[in-house]
Amino acid sequence: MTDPLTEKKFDKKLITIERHIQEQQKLYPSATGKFTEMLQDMALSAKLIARETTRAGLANILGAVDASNPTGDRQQKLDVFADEVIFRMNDHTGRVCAMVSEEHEELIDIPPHYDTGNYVLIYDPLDGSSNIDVNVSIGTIFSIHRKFTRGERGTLEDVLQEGRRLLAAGYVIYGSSTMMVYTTGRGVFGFTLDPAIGEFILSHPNIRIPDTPKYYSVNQGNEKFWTAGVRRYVKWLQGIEGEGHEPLGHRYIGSMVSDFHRNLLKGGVFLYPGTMQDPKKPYGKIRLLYEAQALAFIAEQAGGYASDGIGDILNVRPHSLHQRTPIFVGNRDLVERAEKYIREYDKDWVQAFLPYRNAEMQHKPASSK
Ligand code: AHM
Ligand code: MG
Repeated sequence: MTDPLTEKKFDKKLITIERHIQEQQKLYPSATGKFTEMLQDMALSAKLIARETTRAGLANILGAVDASNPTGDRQQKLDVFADEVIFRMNDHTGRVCAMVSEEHEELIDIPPHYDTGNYVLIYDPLDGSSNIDVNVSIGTIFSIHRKFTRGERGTLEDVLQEGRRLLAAGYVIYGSSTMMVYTTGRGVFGFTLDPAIGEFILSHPNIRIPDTPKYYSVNQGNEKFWTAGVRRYVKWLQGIEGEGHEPLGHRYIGSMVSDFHRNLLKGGVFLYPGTMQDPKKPYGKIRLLYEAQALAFIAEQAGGYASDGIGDILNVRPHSLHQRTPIFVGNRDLVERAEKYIREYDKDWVQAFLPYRNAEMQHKPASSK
């Protein structure tokens, strides 16, 4: 007879992220293992970045990029450090044909003396970095496309693909603990870093956004600039406009990864809408490639939905590396409700935004700042 105590103790499997990624690879019989290695290296990058973020104050690492610290070491801003870690983890492996980072204006070529591979890596090394100085959680966002052009090196076309074609996406959250969440299109899985052993352990298998939402997240300080539809929509989320539903709680950290992560686990919607404050810039703040596509892919895999207010973000064909997009992401019914309000009340905004949304690919990437 089995001892119920022992049975209980061992009924939860202990699975590291490396093993989980390997197991996922078995679902794709033709896989070569290179993609698997890339994901495993993202986990390793995350550990290196977490090591620095968790001791940022102590290490006096927040100085200017070129300044020196008292011991003579070159100080580095954390976002520059994170960017370099991810680049150096991938440049020499022969798996990647090109990389793009929110920190770089242009496509990052693989150095000519290294081999290239079939994958494109897109990343925001440290999102929400204005929160570093005040000890509030920040994150890394990444996504992976397959190269489809013929040449040896990756091109802008390989990067500017619809989110719908992503092979994988994930994020790392450096918070009260460090977590990595990823999907390869077969569900969403979350791993928590055990700092004592340096391993990410599966803590959130098959994440699904709860049916009953709890929170809405938006920078309410921008209300003055919102369009009529967005204003009404937020009133609806607050239970003021429309009838028969309880108000959602308001939570806003100002780190998209953290706001998204909380709403993914608790249910809700995150929005950073476009505005008509400057009708020539109706697109909001969030980057389509580095932030929106990855989180939209993860949301969909968890049963949620992401829209730019007009339609599915995953179907938007990017035209430039630092393209921005409005975003509404979370529970599908909440996001569809935003689309409805915008259709009804924001026709001017839609007219202003559509030419930007549907522009042809630009061979010279637009300036990011
Ligand atoms: P960043 O890429 O410069 O860090 O900006 C992106 C961040 C998001 O993480 C966050 O949702 C948003 O900016 C917050 O912006 P705001 O301060 O305007 O509310
Ligand atoms: Mg960012």
